[in-house]
Amino acid sequence: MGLFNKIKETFIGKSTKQNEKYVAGLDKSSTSFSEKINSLAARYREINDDYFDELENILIMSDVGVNMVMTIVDEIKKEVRLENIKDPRQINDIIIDKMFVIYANDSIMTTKINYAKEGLTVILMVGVNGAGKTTTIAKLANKMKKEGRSVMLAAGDTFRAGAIDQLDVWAKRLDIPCVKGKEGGDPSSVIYDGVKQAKEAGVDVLICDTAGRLQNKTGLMRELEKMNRIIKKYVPDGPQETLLVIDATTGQNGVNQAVEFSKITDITGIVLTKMDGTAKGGIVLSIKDMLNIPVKFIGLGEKMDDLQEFDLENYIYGLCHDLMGD
Ligand SMILES: Nc1nc2c(ncn2[C@@H]2O[C@H](COP(=O)(O)OP(=O)(O)OP(=O)(O)O)[C@@H](O)[C@H]2O)c(=O)[nH]1
Ligand SMILES: [Mg+2]
Repeated sequence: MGLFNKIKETFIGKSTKQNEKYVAGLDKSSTSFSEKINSLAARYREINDDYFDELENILIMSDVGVNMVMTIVDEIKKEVRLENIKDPRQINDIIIDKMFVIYANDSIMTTKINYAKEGLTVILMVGVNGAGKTTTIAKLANKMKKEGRSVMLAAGDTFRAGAIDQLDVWAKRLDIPCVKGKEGGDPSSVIYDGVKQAKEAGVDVLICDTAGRLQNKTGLMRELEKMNRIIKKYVPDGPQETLLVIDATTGQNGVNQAVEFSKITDITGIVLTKMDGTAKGGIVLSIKDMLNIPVKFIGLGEKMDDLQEFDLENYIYGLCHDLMGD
């Protein structure tokens, strides 16, 4: 049984809260993708080279990423030849299967946070300005708190005016401690205070905000190196996670920024925000292709519980349910 049928069986008529979040959050992407695929099928009586050219364009327009599109379309062509399929209305399932089998292929991607076996877990949040780092920290802290973990925040973005207050407001709302320094001060010394206080207080998780100045790459690299050194001194296995936050609405540009970030520091996972704001949901596949780093969370809206653990099957269903004939 192909992935397409498995997902159909799992989801159709069986809605869950997570499932509903994905369907609602991916509405723009799903409508755009399904309409294009359906209109393509309606315009071609037979599958031919032009059909495949158009299919390639649709996938590229959905931010799947050029290399990945070539691989996917080659695989679809093979299968179509093998099964001798002529009618474009009969290949929706093959399109979906190939897109995601290639995604899931050759690596098991864990979406779980790598918590320390004992003691403090330190999480660094990195990413360019406006990607959604600070709001994601709040959403993550809220989620961890609900799971019964104690959380502390460290306001390591001392660069942008108002950044410290923004994090502090979230901390107060969530009723968790937030370690702060002065605006314009040394971010690493805030991280130092954060780690020290988190250890003393015996909290489970410290989440550190950072400034996202990629324009000044050497500066950012040094700053992140310094933060890593300080964390390791007190938490030898830390930081357990360095999560790179990417704004999905920035498309291939966002993917390129991610590639740059992965060159300057070790990224353990991606948080893809604002998926609800893009019609190009294929960006998840592009990230996999360009970076091979797991997408651990996706932002499906602005509310606290709109940050969801990334789940491939829910994602496929959210993106492609209109093509599944329900
Ligand atoms: N619709 C939607 N909006 C989001 C999502 N995640 C974040 N945002 C919004 O994106 C905007 C920027 O978020 P911030 O968290 O301030 O981004 P940042 O990366 O901390 O930005 P800087 O501190 O300037 O570097 C805010 O208005 C958030 O509400 C999401 O998943 N969906
Ligand atoms: Mg911020």
